[in-house]
Amino acid sequence: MRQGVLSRYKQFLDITSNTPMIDMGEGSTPLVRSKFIERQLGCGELYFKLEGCNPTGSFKDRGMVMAVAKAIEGGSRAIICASTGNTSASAAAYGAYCGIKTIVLVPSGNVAKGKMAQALAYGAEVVVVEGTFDQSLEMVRNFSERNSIALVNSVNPHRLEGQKSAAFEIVDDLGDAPEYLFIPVGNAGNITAYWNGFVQYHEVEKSTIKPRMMGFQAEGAAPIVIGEPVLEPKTIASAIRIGNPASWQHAIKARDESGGSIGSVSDKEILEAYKMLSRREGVFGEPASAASVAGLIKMHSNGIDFSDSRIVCVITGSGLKDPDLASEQNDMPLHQLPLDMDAMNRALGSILE
Ligand code: AN7
Repeated sequence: MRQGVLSRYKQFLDITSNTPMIDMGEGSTPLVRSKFIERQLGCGELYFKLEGCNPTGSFKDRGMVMAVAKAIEGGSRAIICASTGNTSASAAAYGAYCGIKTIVLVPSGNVAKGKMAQALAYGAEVVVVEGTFDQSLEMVRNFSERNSIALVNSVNPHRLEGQKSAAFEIVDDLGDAPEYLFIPVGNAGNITAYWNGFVQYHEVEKSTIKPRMMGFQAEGAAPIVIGEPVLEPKTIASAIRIGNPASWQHAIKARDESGGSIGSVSDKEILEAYKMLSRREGVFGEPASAASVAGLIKMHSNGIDFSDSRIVCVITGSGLKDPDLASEQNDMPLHQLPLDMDAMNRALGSILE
């Protein structure tokens, strides 16, 4: 049986004899070699870390399993979060698995359909707030302090603890750290967690190098790039529509200590990468996830030479999360046919020539 994050990386996590070893099979996600973009850009080696293969379809499960275990260890009987969608789906799943009450706040109109469906399916209390993600996070921080209910957003340090396991897996799979890690940045928890993981593994000599951390925000939601909060963040990549990241300073530290950078990519660049990933690589990530690949393509066109480098792009969530956008962006023809072999031959015979 596949070991979940808590048992696989027990020795590197803050696990005590009282920590419940919750396990929904999270982590141990595939690291897949690129078939197309690697050659196209002339990268040494390019890999995709497929975090959409986690139980709820995003990387959030790695942190959620740890945060919920710690919440239960500390006596909490309820958890709460604000979310652009994936955190709420994950919290709702682990809440259901552990039999604890789960409350999720999501900004109105801005959450992808698949994620809302998950929160509802797992039976969470779903609160739609007329405001942004940043404002919803402010509200749950306040509410959780007053009501001794565990806050499971990435401001909870246990979330980042769990999420660093993805960095461990990359090193375990490659035998060393890559030269570059490309990753989308929203609330900036994940880039922080990865950096913590790479540093920790380097300290215990599991790797000889540490990667440059290359974070990418969406252009209309790029507070770290412009150096000030964005009050009304806008991007098609709803997961990273965040204007005032909670882990802002940690992300800057990760960037600077690693010799990396945090930049932005336009929605157009995100969508191009999104389609290239699914059509040329067979990797269906969500739009926010494609920001990592869009960032790589942008750095390459800015003249950075990756020919001697090993690169990992983190594909943070599954493309199935946002079915509306997938259909909208799909410009392949749909063939409508009667139940008739001749019609089928006429319609499809020519595409095989
Ligand atoms: C697919 O679910 O913030 O920089 O509330 O869902 O650690 O925030 C999601 C973020 C990247 C950004 N890719 O990670 C939420 C939420 C996907 C995401 C990010 C998110 P962070």
